[in-house]
Amino acid sequence: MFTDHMTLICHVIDKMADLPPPVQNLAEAKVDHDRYANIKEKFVKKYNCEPKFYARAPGRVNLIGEHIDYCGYGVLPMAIEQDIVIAVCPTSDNQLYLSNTDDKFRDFQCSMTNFEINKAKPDWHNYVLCGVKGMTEFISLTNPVGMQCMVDGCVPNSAGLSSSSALVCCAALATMQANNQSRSKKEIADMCASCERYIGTQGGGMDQAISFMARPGTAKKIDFNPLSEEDVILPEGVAFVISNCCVEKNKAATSDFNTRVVECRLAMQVMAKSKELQWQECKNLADLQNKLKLSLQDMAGIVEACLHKEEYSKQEVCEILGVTAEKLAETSLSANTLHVEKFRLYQRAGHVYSEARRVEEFQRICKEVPSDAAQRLGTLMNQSHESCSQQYECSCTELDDLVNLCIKSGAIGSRLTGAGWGGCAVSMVPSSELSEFLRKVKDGYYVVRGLESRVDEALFATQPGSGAAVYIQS
Ligand code: ADP
Ligand code: NG1
Repeated sequence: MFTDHMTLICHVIDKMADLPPPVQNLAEAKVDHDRYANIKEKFVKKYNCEPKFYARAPGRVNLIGEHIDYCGYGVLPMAIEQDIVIAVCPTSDNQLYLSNTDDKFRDFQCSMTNFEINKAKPDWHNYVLCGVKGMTEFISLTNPVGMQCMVDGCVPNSAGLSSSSALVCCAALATMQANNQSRSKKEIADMCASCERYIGTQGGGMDQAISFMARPGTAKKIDFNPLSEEDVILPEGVAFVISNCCVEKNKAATSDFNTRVVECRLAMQVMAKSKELQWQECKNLADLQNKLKLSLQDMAGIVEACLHKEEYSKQEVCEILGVTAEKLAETSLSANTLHVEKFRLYQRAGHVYSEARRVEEFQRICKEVPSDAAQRLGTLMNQSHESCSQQYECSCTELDDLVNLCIKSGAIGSRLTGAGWGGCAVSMVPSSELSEFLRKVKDGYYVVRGLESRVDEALFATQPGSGAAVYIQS
């Protein structure tokens, strides 16, 4: 009886990603009503009418599995409470009107169907345009309604907590709702992962997947190709703390992120070629593993055997693959990495295969809950940071210092989260030592560096939050 009941619950939960995001009356929603009243007030002041609904999409913290989603490997994030909200009133004039509660984001207006997304200068409205364009194409709208929008966000920007994806997802959801359409969370998440690439970065699908498929109280293991999700219940007695090193890194404005994507692609192509596979037909490092029918551990051996530790020049890669530089640009590079001349293939592929193993191990420990579960998860987080910092080179001095301080201050495990090169660390801390930990990190990082005024938004414990939703103004 009990088992039947559990099976039924699991089945219902399983199917939740196949449902559309929830649509609820704002008055009945468990939200900060003062915040929504404030957004509404600003909306009315700006547009002289009331919003009809609000779309919201959360940011996320990735517990483990960094820079592997775009290589086809599963990741383990949870949604955070911080989110983007867009108050919307549909209009009949086919225009998109954007305003933001934060004055630093300037007003913008364009046609709903005829606009350019500026990759060279990714101002905030370009992320909204990614979501609008993605959804308009996805639901084949030839004549989408116009929208007056007031955007309000509290996800720290360019800090590895996915503010950009929350904005893209929220804009896509707003476009769907304004046009009275409905699609499943899974479909929208998949589509948003693709349309965020209009901004130029070639990311994976982690951020958009968790933004739509999150459930309060549980982290998720997200897998790709096809997109799927599974609850991961975190051990009791630990808290997860986010700390921002306060170095900002905008992914779209530099080529570092895409350079890593390209290095992983080149590593895959060089290994595929040396294993006599059709390298142009391999999609990513996970696809290569599938084609070779080997374990992740075996793939570490393939990296050792096929790649050298020294940097590869572009010319060397061209010689190995038997292509011209022009052809390589077509098969392997992105528009903003055409200038890159040196690639570290051994280090990047080594990170990806070891990180993918750590994600599997993390999930297994959460399922089996051995007596030393927290210690083992902490060790995996520390190893992940070491690999991100040393092999993948996506940390920075401030972030490394912060991670080390978190460990010294009582964290069982600590690592950078998100894209890196700045931004946040996530630490696992015994719940009983949480306040002492927060005090030590505040004093040891923020006070010492003159960042005390930022502590409230930069250092906080977090719980797995809920996914994207629409609230109707009653
Ligand atoms: P992240 O790691 O947070 O996703 P990115 O550098 O990829 O960082 O994207 C950050 C960009 O997203 C910001 O520079 C801004 O253009 C946009 N953005 C994030 N939050 C907001 C917001 N509340 N309002 C407007 N734009 C936002
Ligand atoms: P953030 O932290 O939001 O910049 C980026 C990618 C993810 C993933 C992580 C690294 C986008 C939209 N997001 O996240 O897909 O690759 O880096 O694990 O590109």
